Amino acid sequence: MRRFQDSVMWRKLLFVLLLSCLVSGAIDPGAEDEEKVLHIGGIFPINGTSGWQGGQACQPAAMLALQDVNERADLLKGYKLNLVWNDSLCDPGLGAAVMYELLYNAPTKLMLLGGCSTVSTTIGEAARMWNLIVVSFGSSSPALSDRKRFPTFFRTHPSATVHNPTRVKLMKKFGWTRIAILQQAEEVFISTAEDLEIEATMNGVEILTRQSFLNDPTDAVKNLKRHDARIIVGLFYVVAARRVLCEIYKNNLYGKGKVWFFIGWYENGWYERHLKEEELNCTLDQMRNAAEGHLTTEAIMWNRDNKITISNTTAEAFRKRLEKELFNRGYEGILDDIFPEGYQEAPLAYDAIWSMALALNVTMEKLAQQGKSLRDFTYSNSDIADQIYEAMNATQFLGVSGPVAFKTDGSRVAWTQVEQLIRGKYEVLGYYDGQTDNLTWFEVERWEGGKVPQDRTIIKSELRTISLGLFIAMSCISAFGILVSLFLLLFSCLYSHRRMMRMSHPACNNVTLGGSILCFSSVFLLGLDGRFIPEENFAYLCTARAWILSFGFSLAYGSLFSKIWRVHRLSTKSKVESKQISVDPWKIYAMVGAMLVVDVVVLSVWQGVDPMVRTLETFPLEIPLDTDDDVKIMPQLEHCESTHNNIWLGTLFSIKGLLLILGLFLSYETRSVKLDKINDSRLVGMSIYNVAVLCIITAPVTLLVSSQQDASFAFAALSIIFCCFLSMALIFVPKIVEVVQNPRERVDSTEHGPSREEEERYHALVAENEDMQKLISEKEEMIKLLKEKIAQRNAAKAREAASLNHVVAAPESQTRLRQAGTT
Ligand code: ABU
Repeated sequence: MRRFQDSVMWRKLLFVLLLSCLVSGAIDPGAEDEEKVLHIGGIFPINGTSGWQGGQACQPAAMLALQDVNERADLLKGYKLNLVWNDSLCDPGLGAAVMYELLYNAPTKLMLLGGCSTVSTTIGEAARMWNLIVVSFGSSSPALSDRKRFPTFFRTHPSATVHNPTRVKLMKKFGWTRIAILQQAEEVFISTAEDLEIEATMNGVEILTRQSFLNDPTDAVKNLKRHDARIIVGLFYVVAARRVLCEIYKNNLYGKGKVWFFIGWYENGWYERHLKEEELNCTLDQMRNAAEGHLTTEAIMWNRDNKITISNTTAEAFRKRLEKELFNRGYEGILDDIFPEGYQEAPLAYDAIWSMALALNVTMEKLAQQGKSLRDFTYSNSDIADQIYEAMNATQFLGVSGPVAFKTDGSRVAWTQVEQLIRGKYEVLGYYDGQTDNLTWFEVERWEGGKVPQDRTIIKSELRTISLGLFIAMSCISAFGILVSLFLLLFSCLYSHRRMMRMSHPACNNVTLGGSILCFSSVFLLGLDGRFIPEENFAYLCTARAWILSFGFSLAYGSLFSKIWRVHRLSTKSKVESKQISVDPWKIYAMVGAMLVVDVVVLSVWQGVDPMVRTLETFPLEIPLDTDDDVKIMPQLEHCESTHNNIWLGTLFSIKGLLLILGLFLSYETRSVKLDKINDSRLVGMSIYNVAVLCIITAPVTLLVSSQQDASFAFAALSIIFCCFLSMALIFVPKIVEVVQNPRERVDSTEHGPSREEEERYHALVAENEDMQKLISEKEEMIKLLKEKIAQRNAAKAREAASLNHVVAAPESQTRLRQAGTT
C-alpha cells in the first residue's frame, strides 16, 4: 500500500512540473484562427488512483460534442469552440493548479468544464473571482447546490441527493426501518449522508449508525458488524469501494440477511479490477461473493427513449460513436463490456458541452444586439458573465442524457435507476421518478434465502404463562375445596343442635368455611394470566386477587383466631368468673369484622393512592428452536405491582403476620385447656399452627420465586389449599365421625330435645344448686364452729365442777389424818 501511495506522489509531482507545457499543448490544433475561436477550459479526472477518474470516457465524449457543435452552422456563427483541457487526477490541489494554468495562460477562457466533486468544489468556489461560469459533467456532491458558495456553478450530473428518495422508497417498499451508513470522509459523501439522514428520518427510517473512514475502512466495517447493521448504504469512490468490499468479506457482512446499497456509477466489474495494484487482501472469488446481491441506485444518464436529440442524433447512435472513439483510443475492453471509468457519465459530458455552446450562442446573439461580442469577455467582465449565467439558467434541450434543464440551484433533474448484482451481472430492478413519486418495479430482485432480508433481528415478546396442566389441576382441587366447604356448611347447619356442634360454636365454624371458599376462589384468580385476561383488564384481576385473598384470610383465620382468643380468656379467669362469661357469637363476628375493616381500610388506601397495574418483567433473549428465521424470543412475565409495592405489601403482611404470631402464642398457651364451652379449642389451635407456619413460609418464598411463574403459583396455591383443607378437616372430621357413630343423638335431639325455656331453667337450677351448695358449705362451716365452741364450753364446765368437789372433800381427809396421828 505504501509503495502504491509513493508512486502516486511521484506521479503528482511530475504532473505539476509538466503542467504548463501540457496546457499549452492541449489546444485543439484545428483552432488556428485565434480571432474566430472561442475558448473554454476543461479539467478532467483521468489518470488518478483514487476518487473518480471519469474523464477517461468523458473527455472523448466532450470532444465528440465539440466536433458536433462546431459542425453546426446555426450555432456560434462565425466561431469555432475550442476546449483547452488537462487532467486533475480528481485531486483538488492539482485541479486548482490546472485551473490557474488555464486562467493565467492565454487565451481567455469563456467558461470552465469540470468533473469530479472534489475538484469541482475547489474550482466552483474560486471561479466567481474570474467571472467564470463552471459547468460540471461529473460532480454529484450535494454541497455544490449551495448557490451562495457556488454562485456560478452548473452541472449536467444530478446531485447525489437524487438517490436518497429512491433509497428511502426502497426501504419503505421492503419494510426496512433501520439502516446504517458507511461513508468516505469526502464532502460529496458527507453531504449525501446528511441529506439521506434527513430524508430517512422524515420517512420513519432510523439511522442505526453512521460510520466514516478516510482511506482504510477496516474499523468502520467492524463497527457496522458490532452494531448488527443489516441494511447499509455505502457512499465512497470506487477505489475505496473495493477496500470496503474486501472488509465486508472478511467480516462476513454479506449474503443472507444483509443488503448493501452502493453508488451506481461504478463501471461493470469494478470489484474485480485492480485487486493487485491496490494490494487488496481478498481474492477475486471473495470479492465476487461479497459483491453478489448488492443494490445500486444511479441517476439515469442515457436517454432511454432514443429520440433525436439536439445534436440530430440519438443516444444509441452516440453510444456507438463513443465506443468507436474509445476503442480507437485503446480501450479495447469495451468489446467485452469492460468500459473505462466515466462511460456512464459520458452523455453528461457530451450534453455539458452542448449546454455551454447553447448558452454562449444565446449570449452571443444578445451581445450582438448590444454591439458587443463574446471576444470582449475578460475575467473582470461581470456583465458578459451575468449574461452567460442567464443563458445557462434558461438552457433547455433534449440531450443524449435525456431532457437537460437546470434547477435554480444549478442541479439537474433526473430519474433514478435501481440495479442489483445478480450472478455477477447488474440487472435493472426498476426506475424511480422522484418528482412524481412513481416507482416502476420489475419484481426481478433476488434475495439469498428466498426472503426479503430483515433490517434487524425480530424480537418476539412471548408471555410466560402458568403451565395449563398446573392451572387446571389447582383449579380442580380448589373447586373441589369449594364443594367440600359448601357440604360442611350444610352439615354444620343440619347438625347445629347437637351438643358437640353447639359446644364448638357453629357460627364461628361457618365463618371459617366462608373464608375457605374465598381462599379457594383466590387460587383460581392467581392462576389467571395474560393468556386469559386481556392486557387492559389485568389491573382488575390484580385488585380482585388482593381483595379476595385478604378477605378469605381474615374470615377463615380470623374466626379461628377469635375462638382461640376466647379460649385463652376463659382459661385465664377464675372458675366462677369463667362460668359467668358466656361465649356469644356476636363477639366472634365483631373480631372477624374488625379484621375485615382493617383489610378494607388498607386495600382501599392502596387502591386509591397507588393502584396496582400490570407490569412486565423481561428475561434474556432466547433463540427459538423451531425456526431458522432471524427471530429471537423475549420472554415476559406479568406482575401486579404498584409504584410503592413494598410499602403496601409490607403493611398488609405485617398486620397478618402479627395476627399469625399472636395466634401461635395463644394456641400454645391454651394447648392443655379443656373447656366445655368451646370443645374443639385444641383442634382450632392445631389449625392455627398449620396456617401460621404455612403462611410465614409461603409469603416470603412466593416473593422470592416470583420470576418463576409455575413455582410461584404452585407454592401459593398449594399452601392455600393445604391450609384450608387441613383446617376444615381438623374442625369437622371429629364432628362428622361423631355423627356417623351416634346417629341416634341426632334423632333424639331433634325430636325430644329440651326447649329453650327448659334449658334456661336447667341453667337456673344449676346456678341455684351451686348457690345452695355454697350456702350449705357455709352453714356446715358455722355448725362446725358452733360445735367446737360448745365442746370448749362443756369442757370448761367440767373442769369447774371438778375443782369444786376437791374443796369439799379436804377437811374430811384432814380429820382422818389427824385421827390417825393421835392414835
Ligand atoms: N458520477 C460520478 C460522480 C463523481 C463525483 O461526484 O465526484
